[in-house]
Amino acid sequence: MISIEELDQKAQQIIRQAGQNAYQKMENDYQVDTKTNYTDLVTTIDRENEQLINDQLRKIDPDSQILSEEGFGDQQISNMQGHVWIVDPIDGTMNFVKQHNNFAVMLALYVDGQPTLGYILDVINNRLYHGRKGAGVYANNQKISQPADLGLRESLLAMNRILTLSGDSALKKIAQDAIGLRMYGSAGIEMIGVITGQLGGYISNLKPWDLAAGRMLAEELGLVVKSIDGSSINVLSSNLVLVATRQVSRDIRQIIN
Ligand code: 2AM
Ligand code: CA
Repeated sequence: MISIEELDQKAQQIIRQAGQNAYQKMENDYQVDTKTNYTDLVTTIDRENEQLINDQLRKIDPDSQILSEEGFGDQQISNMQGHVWIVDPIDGTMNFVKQHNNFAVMLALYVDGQPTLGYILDVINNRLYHGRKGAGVYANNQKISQPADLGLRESLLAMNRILTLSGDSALKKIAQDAIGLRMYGSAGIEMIGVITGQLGGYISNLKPWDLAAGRMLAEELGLVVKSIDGSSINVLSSNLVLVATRQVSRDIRQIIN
C-alpha cells in the first residue's frame, strides 16, 4: 500500500494541476450556474477540477472514500473508517467569478477519522499551504510557525455574512470586541489568515469540504478548531465552527457562556 509520505507528494501535484486549470480559464473560459439560490454559484471549472482531482485520487488510493462538493465523489459516506479524502474543487466560487481573486482549492485526507494531510492552494498567489500530521505546516517550501497567542481585543476576526447579519447578540459582542472585522468570502482564504496569524479567529457555518483541510493545518499549528460553544466538531456534518488562537477561543467562550 502507498505510504502517507507518497500520498502527500502526489496530492501536492494533483492540487497544483487543479489550480493551474482554474488560473488558465478564469478570465472567460467557463460557464456559471446557480445551485440552491442566486447567491450559490457553481462553474464548469468547479466540476472539471473535482473530476480531475477525484480521478487521480482513485488511481493513487483506490480503496479510499471521496467526499466532494459537486457530486463526483462517493454518494454516501456514513463513517470515517480507513482513508477518506475531502475535496473542495473551488472554495469561494463567487470570488472566482466576480474578483478573479480570493479563492482556493482544498483537499484533505482523514485516516480513521484523524486529520492526516491538508492542503489549501491560494491560486492567485500561487501559494500552497500544506501539512502532514506530526510534520508541520508549510507555505510552499517555507515552514510556518505557530501564530502568537493573541486575545480577541488584539486580533482581527473574520465572520461570514449570514452570521454577521444574523443579529445574534453574542456574535455582535464578539465582533465588537475584536480589533477589527473582516469578511473574505472564502473559508480557505480565511483559514490561511488564521494559520499565518493575520487573523486571530474565523467563525462560520462550514460544510465538510469547507472545513477539512483548514482544520488539519490549524490543529497541527496548535490552534483551536471547535464548535462555537466549545464542543468537538464532526467533520461529516455542517458545523458552526471557530478556528482561533487559544486566547481568542477563551475570550469568545466567556462572551457566549
Ligand atoms: P464555496 O465557495 O465552496 O461554496 C463564503 O460564502 C464561504 O462559505 C465560501 O467558503 C463558501 O464555499 C462557503 N459557503 C457558501 N455557502 C455555504 C453554505 N450554504 N453552507 C456552508 N458553506 C457555504
Ligand atoms: Ca466549493
